[in-house]
Amino acid sequence: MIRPCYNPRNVPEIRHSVCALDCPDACAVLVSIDGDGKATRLRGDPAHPVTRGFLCGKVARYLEREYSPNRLLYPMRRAGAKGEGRFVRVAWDEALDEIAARLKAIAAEFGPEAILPYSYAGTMGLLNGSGMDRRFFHRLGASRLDRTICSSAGGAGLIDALGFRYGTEPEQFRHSKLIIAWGANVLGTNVHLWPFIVEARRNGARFYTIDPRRNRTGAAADKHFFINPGSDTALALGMMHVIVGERLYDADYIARHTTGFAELAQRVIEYPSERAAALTGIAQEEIVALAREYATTRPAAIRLNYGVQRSERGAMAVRTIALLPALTGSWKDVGGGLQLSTSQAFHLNRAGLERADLQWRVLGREARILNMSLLGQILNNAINEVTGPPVKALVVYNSNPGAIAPNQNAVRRGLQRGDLFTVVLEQFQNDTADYADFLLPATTFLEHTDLYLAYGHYYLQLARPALAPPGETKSNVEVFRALAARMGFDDACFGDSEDDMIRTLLASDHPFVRGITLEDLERERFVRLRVAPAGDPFLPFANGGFGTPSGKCEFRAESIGYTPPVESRFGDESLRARFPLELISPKHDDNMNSTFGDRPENDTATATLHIERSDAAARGIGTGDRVRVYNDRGSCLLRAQVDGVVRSGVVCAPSVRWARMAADQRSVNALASERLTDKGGGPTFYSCLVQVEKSGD
Ligand SMILES: Nc1nc2c(c(=O)[nH]1)N[C@H]1C(S)=C(S)[C@@H](COP(=O)(O)OP(=O)(O)OC[C@H]3O[C@@H](n4cnc5c(=O)[nH]c(N)nc54)[C@H](O)[C@@H]3O)O[C@H]1N2
Ligand SMILES: Nc1nc2c(c(=O)[nH]1)N[C@H]1C(S)=C(S)[C@@H](COP(=O)(O)OP(=O)(O)OC[C@H]3O[C@@H](n4cnc5c(=O)[nH]c(N)nc54)[C@H](O)[C@@H]3O)O[C@H]1N2
Ligand code: SF4
Ligand SMILES: [Mo]
Repeated sequence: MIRPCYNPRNVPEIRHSVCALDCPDACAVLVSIDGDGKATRLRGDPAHPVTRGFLCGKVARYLEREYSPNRLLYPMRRAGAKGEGRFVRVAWDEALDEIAARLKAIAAEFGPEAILPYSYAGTMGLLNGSGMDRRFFHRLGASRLDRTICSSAGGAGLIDALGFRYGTEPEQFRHSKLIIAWGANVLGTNVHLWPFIVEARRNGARFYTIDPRRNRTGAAADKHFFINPGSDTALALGMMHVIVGERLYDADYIARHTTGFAELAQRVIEYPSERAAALTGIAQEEIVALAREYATTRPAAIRLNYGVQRSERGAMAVRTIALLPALTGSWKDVGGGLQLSTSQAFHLNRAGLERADLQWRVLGREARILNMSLLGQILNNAINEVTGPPVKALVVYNSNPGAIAPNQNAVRRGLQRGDLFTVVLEQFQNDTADYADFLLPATTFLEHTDLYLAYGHYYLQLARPALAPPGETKSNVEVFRALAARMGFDDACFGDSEDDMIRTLLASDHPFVRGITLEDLERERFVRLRVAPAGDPFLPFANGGFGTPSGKCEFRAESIGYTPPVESRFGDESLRARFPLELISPKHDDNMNSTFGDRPENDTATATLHIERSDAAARGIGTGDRVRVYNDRGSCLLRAQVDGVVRSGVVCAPSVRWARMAADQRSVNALASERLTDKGGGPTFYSCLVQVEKSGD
């Protein structure tokens, strides 16, 4: 696959790749290669309209990971107790033969649904993320995994409001006059939107942030609104109260492209700014001013990110916020509207890639589906009794549930089970790998072919291997193809090459994708979806065109309203009495969930608890003190940092730490609950009541 590098003048050869990390920006990457085929530098492709020549700090350093001495290079079999992390090297044939034999035996004894794949977006590549693996598990008749861990609540809320999971193009933010980053840490998690915000501000735009913590983005804003965690619906309704009451809405847009305005106008009467202020912690006059400014500034854009939907009623929060641009008609403006995601515009032939039809052959029906956010309950058989056989085999890839899943103590107890057969495909020996029966070495995105959509822009991208796979590493596609052969699956789709799979994906009749070929991608590397004529902005809902049954933005006010999370300052009283602080654990700017958890500076940052001065003083805590954070589900040890990042009543621990690096082998996810969101079955990482005390040890 790798082209030889004839390079008489010693000019580094440049190869193209695409950053595969779970990030909205999906950057086009240029890899400098020296004469020996070794990569010397990664940088952003200046030709890509969103990457614009730079990478984030964490991936600019990705070659440290690529060439790390800790990279997993050979298949291994467990040698010590589960969780101990001791392994011995074995040959691929031996590992694959035994894994296939064990899966066959488990399927024969308990039924194939006793086997559970567990994966998320360690790579966003479609072939390695939801390609050959899906075919394999469908053909096996394994349990399906409901992949809820990140965005399913927000996705459900967005569908309720817009009918589609897409919105404003990032490039159009440069035309805005008011940009609101709502639960969106742009500088940390979506840095390629920043240059467009800078350009807009240079042209006079104001930039506001709404977040329970003042992060780097909030510090760079014209105004930061500290909001109580999980209270965004109350803020959006309070803003609507002002917009409707003062007739600042766009009556023409509402008449043409929405339904249910009269009922909404009635409903928002219940949310005067005094009430919204009491619920959100934002001053009444600030809410009124924000609503007026939002409704009267044109164009005004909202960058909503996933922070708001990791709370108990996160779907409602996203839905309510996403209704705002329809009220003000902001969808009509270049530089208006709202973006949470762009992913659904990539109307690829996923059915052909994933082949869900194969389950019917084995089971005569769809396999049961288990919610990944309930892994602790699943592995401890709290759920399986009612839904089918106990899970006896777990195959983990593109994810690190030992660190990232809620109720970590339950997850660990499950992974510890002697009768659970666990296979982990990984690049590094992380919290989950420690529990593997077989640990299989995986390639990185620089080493395999894949096709990439994005959830923060509208470019489809192809990446070919830029580097040779080190040691005996294999891509997920290769591993599942090889396992399929050993299981005796002879369907033609298991013989597909990577290019066959890409061609299948591109075989779509949707107008956004129709006509884009592998050859186009090969030549151009990134191709804008056919969302608008070349050079024209994409205005998804300027003329209506919502994905709802009526094609209009349906307010459906009867189902809108605000209820505080059970785990919040206005929630369950007996819980609050014992655990008075609201813990949020948002993403760390230099990490990618837990991916870079082995970097010592990330470990320090994710072992930190930001706490406000009076909350710290009341507990005799000072900066640098070790603190124990706890609730009924568990505890973890962190280092206090007394600062102005959060307000009184809120504590914040940037995530996600590798628990194996911690003295107590635990991270904040030992505290996170398995309570699910109002819709979408999502986790509620940011609705979490805790107590904090100074720890003697
Ligand atoms: N550097 C870095 N980048 C990443 C990631 C990473 O781990 N590190 N992870 C990637 C992934 S998987 C995702 S899903 C995206 C997520 O990207 P974001 O959604 O931007 O990230 P979060 O940190 O989850 O949340 C954003 C902000 O919401 C705030 N927040 C928490 N609770 C609330 C609330 O109730 N209301 C409001 N208004 N704000 C709230 C948090 O304090 C945080 O500052 O980022 C991706 N990019
Ligand atoms: N407390 C708290 N917990 C959270 C969150 C939070 O904000 N706070 N965020 C949640 C969110 S939004 C998400 S999306 C999840 C993310 O949780 P995960 O999806 O588990 O994300 P990562 O921790 O990045 O782990 C991805 C793993 O995939 C591996 N990987 C990468 N590429 C490949 C490949 O090609 N093949 C194989 N086999 N492996 C590969 C990487 O080495 C890495 O270990 O975490 C959730 N957990
Ligand atoms: S993590 Fe995001 S910002 Fe960083 S290089 Fe990858 S896609 Fe770009
Ligand atoms: Mo995520």
